[in-house]
Amino acid sequence: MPDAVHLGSGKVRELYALDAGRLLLVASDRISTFDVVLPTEIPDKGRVLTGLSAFWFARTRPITPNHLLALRSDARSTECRRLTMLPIECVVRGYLAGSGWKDYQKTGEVCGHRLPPGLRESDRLPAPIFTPATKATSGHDENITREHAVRLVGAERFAEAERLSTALYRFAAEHASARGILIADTKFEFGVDGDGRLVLGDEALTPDSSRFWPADEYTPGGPQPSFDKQFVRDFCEKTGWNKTAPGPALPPDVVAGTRARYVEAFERLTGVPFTRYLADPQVVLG
Ligand code: Q0N
Repeated sequence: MPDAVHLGSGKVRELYALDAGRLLLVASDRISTFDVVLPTEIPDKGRVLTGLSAFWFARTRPITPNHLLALRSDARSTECRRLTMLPIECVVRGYLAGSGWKDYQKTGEVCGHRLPPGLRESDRLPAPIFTPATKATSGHDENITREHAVRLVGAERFAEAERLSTALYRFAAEHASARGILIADTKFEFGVDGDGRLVLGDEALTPDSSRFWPADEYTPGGPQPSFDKQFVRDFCEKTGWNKTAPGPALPPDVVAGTRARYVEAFERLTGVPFTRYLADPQVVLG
């Protein structure tokens, strides 16, 4: 790719500039758990995430414009519009998990949303809530108050980001639950285009940007198994790893089981056989 300038690396993705207005997002097969990238890759994971994200971008255009310009034939690279990204992560929660559950236990609130008393871990919320976060310098996301988010992006952008994020979440959560997957929460990133319009960027509604739970095992009152990463987490717990880098290498059965879960999520949500996507990535845009 002589014409692409490498701009940066995420934990599992690479970002290149194609020209002044276009970026190339490349999803690798790297996997992270407990915030550490493991030394073993999951074959096709990047293709699953790219295809899923493109599927959602195509189907949510009536809700919001997005940065997707083209899906490349390698099935893991997307050409995107270059935006000026908002300095907040737009998190929507439909269920009480992770930092949302922690904050609720301490204060009865999550990011200024007062919730009913007596909720248990993983309970479904009465309605989805918008709980913005910032990328802290540590690399960890940090929940922020609505007031803090308004200071960062302005009241008008905040209101628009909240409205679009919750509409996207509602659309996707309903689609997914009908196909046996609960989207407990998800993170969106928005940017502003040259005309000042808010545009959905990054990846969207993938297992890396969301908590996917198998609906048939949903049992509130404790933590839920991850749809995609549970084999990896179980293996990592079993090794006694202290959750600091470097992580353990994964054995072949854990790799195969995890790959199968990613492919299963893709096929359930898109209705497209994964082999068909590999042969012609454009099928998810239909
Ligand atoms: C951008 N990030 C954070 C790739 C993703 N459309 C865009 N325009 C301008 N900037 C960005 C996008 C997008 N998407 C988003 N950084 C730049 C997420 N990165 C992390 C590294 O991998």
